[in-house]
Amino acid sequence: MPYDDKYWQKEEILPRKELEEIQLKRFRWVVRHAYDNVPFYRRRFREAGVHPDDVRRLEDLAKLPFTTKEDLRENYPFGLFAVPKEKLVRVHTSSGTSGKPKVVGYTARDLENWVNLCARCLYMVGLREKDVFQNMVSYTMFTGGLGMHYGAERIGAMVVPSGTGNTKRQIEYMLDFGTTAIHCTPSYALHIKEVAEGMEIDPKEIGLRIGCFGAEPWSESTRKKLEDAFGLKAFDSYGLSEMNGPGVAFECEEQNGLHVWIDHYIVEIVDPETGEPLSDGEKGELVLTPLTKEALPLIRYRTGDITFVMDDECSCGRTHPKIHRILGRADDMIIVRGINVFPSQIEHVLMSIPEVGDNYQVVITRKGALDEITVRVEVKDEFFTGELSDIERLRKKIQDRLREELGLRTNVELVEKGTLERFEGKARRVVDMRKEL
Ligand code: DLL
Repeated sequence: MPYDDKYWQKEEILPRKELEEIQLKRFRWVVRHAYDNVPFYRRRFREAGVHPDDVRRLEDLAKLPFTTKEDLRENYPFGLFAVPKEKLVRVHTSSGTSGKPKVVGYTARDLENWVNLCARCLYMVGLREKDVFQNMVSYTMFTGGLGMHYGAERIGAMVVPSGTGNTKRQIEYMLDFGTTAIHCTPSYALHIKEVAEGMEIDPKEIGLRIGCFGAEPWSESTRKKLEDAFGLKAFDSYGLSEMNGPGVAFECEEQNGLHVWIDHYIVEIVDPETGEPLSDGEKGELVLTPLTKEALPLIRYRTGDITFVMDDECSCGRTHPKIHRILGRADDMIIVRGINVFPSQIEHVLMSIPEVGDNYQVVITRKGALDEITVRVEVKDEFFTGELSDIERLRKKIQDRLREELGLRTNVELVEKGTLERFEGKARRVVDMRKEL
């Protein structure tokens, strides 16, 4: 049952002071829980010279050691779990780029918390009982499928668990079932738009109101593109398997920053190089400490995601702080000739140029000692005249805009629509040939 017609749970609007009291109580619990039940944490705490009794205030967080993705991988599969296996009711995984996946687990109470966090997010963007929610992400080990599925069901919406793939059928379902809200990666949403257009269906005719897009970085110009094409409101959804999955942070009606649910997660931003805590407004790596997870309590978990904490007050009335949309992952940042570039910056430029289609690829190579960055861009059919001078003019325009934004010369290669790979889940748009040398 919702708290009222605007908020799913009353915790969303508690005064900050009360939220901090809840945080402190839960923080002390989780530190003790990790220490008592996970030998890894006992060892780590001893090495750092700290003990759960030293944790009295929220500021004491900074005394505690970080947990990293490598720690999870090294303890594959269940080495960091704090409950016996029989208490687990589900596992999911998150596959990184290489090596063993990270395994995450849930007790029944963990699932209950997670369902409510997902419901909070969906309710916040206006999902209600009357809606039809088409969930177009993978339902297997990926947390996006089941996570949002149960959140939407809890609200009472009708869920269409269509998963990924078979895009034409997805569009038919939308039309036949009267889908009003969709959930998928932003890159898949762009693909759906393209397929609908190919079927001579104007995406606006589908009648979508709400788009929840996440699981990968995207940009303001992609938001605009999706909103204009589908006639919906597009919201950014952030989460990671290690923190349950989706439902960690989500945009509200303001569409300006994502509220992080601080009664369940403590937020820190640190310098990715030194690990030193940074202040609000300073860009750095997001570090999260889940406060209610029984199965897998992770202390000061380094997400690898780059963002910053935004201004406090929000017109939606929620008292939870906001983070800026994720700028990129620390390990996705491309360093070319000493300049740092996030793929989402490139996307932002490309998606704001009307002649550019929905797909692009960034290829990085090394010639001698010099890095080269080549951006391959699909051009919309109507602009692909075949006239060499037109093509050259457009190529130059894209190159100039990229140079303005990135401060870097790039090679721009224009290709016909349909040339580049499409993605149903997370897109892989950067090909770094330097790593393959
Ligand atoms: O991607 C959980 C999720 C599912 C989030 C559905 C949103 C929607 P993982 O597979 O573990 O979990 O990947 C987590 O994806 O650390 C970020 O690098 C990236 N990521 C997730 N959401 C966003 C977003 C799910 N909104 C990793 N913007 C995270 C940018 C995102 N990056």
